[in-house]
Amino acid sequence: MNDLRDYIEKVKELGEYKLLEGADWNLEIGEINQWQVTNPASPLLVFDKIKGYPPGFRVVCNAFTSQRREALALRLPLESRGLELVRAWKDKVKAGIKPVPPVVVKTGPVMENVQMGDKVDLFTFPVPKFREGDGGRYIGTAHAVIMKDPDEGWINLGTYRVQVHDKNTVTVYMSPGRHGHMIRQKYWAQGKPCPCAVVIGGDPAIFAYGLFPLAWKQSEYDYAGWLRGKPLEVFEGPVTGLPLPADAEIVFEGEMMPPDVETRVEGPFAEFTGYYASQPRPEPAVKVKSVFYRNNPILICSPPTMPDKPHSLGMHTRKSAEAWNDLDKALPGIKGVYTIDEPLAGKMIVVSLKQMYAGHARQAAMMAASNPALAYLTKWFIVVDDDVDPSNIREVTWAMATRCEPFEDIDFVRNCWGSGLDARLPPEKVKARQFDHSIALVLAVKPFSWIKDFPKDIKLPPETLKKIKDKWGGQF
Ligand SMILES: Cc1cc2nc3c(=O)[nH]c(=O)nc-3n(C[C@H](O)[C@H](O)[C@H](O)COP(=O)(O)O)c2cc1C
Ligand SMILES: [Mn+2]
Repeated sequence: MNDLRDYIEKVKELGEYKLLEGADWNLEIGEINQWQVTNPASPLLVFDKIKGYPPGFRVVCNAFTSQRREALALRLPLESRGLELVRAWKDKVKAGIKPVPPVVVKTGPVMENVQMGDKVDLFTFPVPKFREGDGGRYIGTAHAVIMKDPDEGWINLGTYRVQVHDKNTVTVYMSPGRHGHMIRQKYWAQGKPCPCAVVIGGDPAIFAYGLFPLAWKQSEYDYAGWLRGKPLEVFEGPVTGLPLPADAEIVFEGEMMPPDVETRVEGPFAEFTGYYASQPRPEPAVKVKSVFYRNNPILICSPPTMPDKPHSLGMHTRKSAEAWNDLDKALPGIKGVYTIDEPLAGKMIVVSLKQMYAGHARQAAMMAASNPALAYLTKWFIVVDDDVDPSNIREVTWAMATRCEPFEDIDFVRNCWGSGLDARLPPEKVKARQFDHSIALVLAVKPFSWIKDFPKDIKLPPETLKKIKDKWGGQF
């Protein structure tokens, strides 16, 4: 698999592909997507013959929403589900990541069409306005923003939403703490605009690492190269000198102005929390100077929805897996780490463990709560016993309802790492831009001091269940 087109071809072979013709970029694509997310078997959606656009100028949504498509993009066994999918990524990462840097090439398919200077027009593409309340059209929702650290020289890729304001002006929304947010300040401190580029399409590995938090100075390009098993091919952007993926669908580059030079009001935007929470505010304008795109370009999108399913490419599977590896290094008895995927993916974390000593469960809760992969805007950290499948929300809530004595078993920690997207952030914190919140550590485990006397549950042992199913299953 080299690029997005190969990926879509494979999805088609799996029978998880749907072509829809004649939709409107203005709301209809976004509304169809929101509706389809509530369908558990929702396929990858390809929109063609979009109103007002030439045939072939396509939009793709829902690209990675099924666990099978997620596994395909992440090069994991296609039949893994739930905690097994988490375990598959955990093992892959544990076996060792060897970063593979990109190689520079002279040309590639993305250079089939070029717009420079005055010719730049981002409305060449059927950029959707997804939802009624959105402040405009968003070209970047399943992409990566490419930047270079001016002092240290490494390349960062981050998925930060990109709104189009006019044919050659966009804004990029970055939360405080993001690498791009820190890199751009370095240019502005020297009184310079910040060079940046946006990549859409190419190998899904690019998006997979654009959205995944790595350590400072680690280039997402090199991790994407590891994931795909060969280096990405990049060419040097004529305007910025940044390395740009040669087999992307669309790439554009330009300069992000210092905020005292030029801004545009960004948002509102239907966000992954299920609300319009980040207030519209001025963001630095990016002046786009060059655009490259393939013939019949595919604008891949991943707008947030309710429930928050298609928003990412395996982000929660991978965060769970990597946090699980971290917990394993520190503590015995960890049986699984899972981020509840619906309705709000990644914001309720469950750790399953075999309790071995007094305090063990609380220790696991505290470690999960401070793990860098899990901490951002997460308010609930729940620990369950090893007989509870952390990827099964019914079993988790059963444990909360039956093993947790709230007054004794829930602790609170204040002022943890949050976000401007937090719907519950009180007005005074919004005003002060103090993006933090409290968290709850919930022990939904049998009390360790009398664990042996805890009432026995009535689940059927798996062997018994199998025996009964084998004998009687045909009757149903
Ligand atoms: C679809 C999608 C959209 C995202 N949009 C934003 C965004 O608009 N702003 C932001 O700060 N983070 C956003 N994120 C999260 C970042 O992509 C993520 O934290 C990433 O690790 C940032 O890269 P960095 O660590 O190099 O800064 C988004 C994630 C996904 C999956
Ligand atoms: Mn980074």
